[in-house]
Amino acid sequence: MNIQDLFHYLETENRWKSDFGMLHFDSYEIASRLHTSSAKSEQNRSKNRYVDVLPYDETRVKLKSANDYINASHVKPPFVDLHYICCQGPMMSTSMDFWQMIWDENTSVIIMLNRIIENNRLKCHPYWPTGEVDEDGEVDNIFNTSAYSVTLKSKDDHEFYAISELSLVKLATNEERKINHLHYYDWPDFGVPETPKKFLIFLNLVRSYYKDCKGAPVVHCSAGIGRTGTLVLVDTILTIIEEKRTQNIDIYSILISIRQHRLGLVQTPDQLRFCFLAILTGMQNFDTSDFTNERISAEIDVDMESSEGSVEYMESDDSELESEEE
Ligand code: PTR
Ligand code: PTR
Repeated sequence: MNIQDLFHYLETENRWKSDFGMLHFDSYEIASRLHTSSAKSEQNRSKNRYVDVLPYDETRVKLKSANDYINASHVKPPFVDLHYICCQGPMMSTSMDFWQMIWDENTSVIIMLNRIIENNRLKCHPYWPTGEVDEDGEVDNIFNTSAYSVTLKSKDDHEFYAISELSLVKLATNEERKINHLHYYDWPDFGVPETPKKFLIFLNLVRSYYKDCKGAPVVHCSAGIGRTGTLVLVDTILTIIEEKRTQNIDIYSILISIRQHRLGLVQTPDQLRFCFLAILTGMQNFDTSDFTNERISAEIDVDMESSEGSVEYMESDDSELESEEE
């Protein structure tokens, strides 16, 4: 079934909730064979914003420091040459680790999908110079940690997102790097963006920024799974469609496969539905005349023999492969 037909089927049969539940079950079963011992260790426990959102040992980002832990995961979708670092919104106590990760990983684009305060609760530490004016009339244009200094160079405010150019200086060596901070601030947690169009405007912007970068873009929201997973899934599927010239794609298998890199990517049935809407809207710009009917579906094989418990992907184009559930 192509994406359009599947969307139509899910919509008319009202299957979003049940399919989402099935996906959760399937991902959970495979993920239960992965490990989170570093995230749960005595010294690292307090570095997690949410006790139930922990990076797997197998895919976690390791800092180049004595304690290498940060709540961040390498997410590398199958079939395409994409690599994201997905992480929780930095906490006050982990902001320096965050900037160290940006440095270590040679990241030059940060994609932020949450607001600092949501529902009157702090969802992320203001870990970068926001350019906001405080009660004393001072502009927040510098953020310092003991190892890095971050300065706001410019900020462009748009209707639902802002782009800030930051200068990141490593104090030990005085080396400087340019970082672009792309902030989508109109997306409530556990919710969806107002329209697929708005989201795609932002996604295209994100792509234009990360396409020539050496380091992986860092994507975060508050927990780094719901909104982050939605952006990663839509970007991945649109890239697969574009490169493989087919829309016969098993989206669920791709989602399950990236959930082995970071748990819980895409958090609600409505976010899953929004992924389909955004993918279908994004596809309207493609010339489909040379599309084939090749089936793209990921099979997951968790290699339990290796001590690292690494996760391997087998790329399959089995045209018969369809979820057998119900
Ligand atoms: N324990 C939290 C909860 O379920 O509320 C974890 C959590 C928080 C999960 C926010 C997802 C969240 O959304 P996002 O990943 O989009 O910030
Ligand atoms: N608060 C989240 C929830 O319960 O949905 C945390 C969580 C998310 C826990 C996902 C487990 C998850 O597993 P999966 O990757 O299978 O969705």
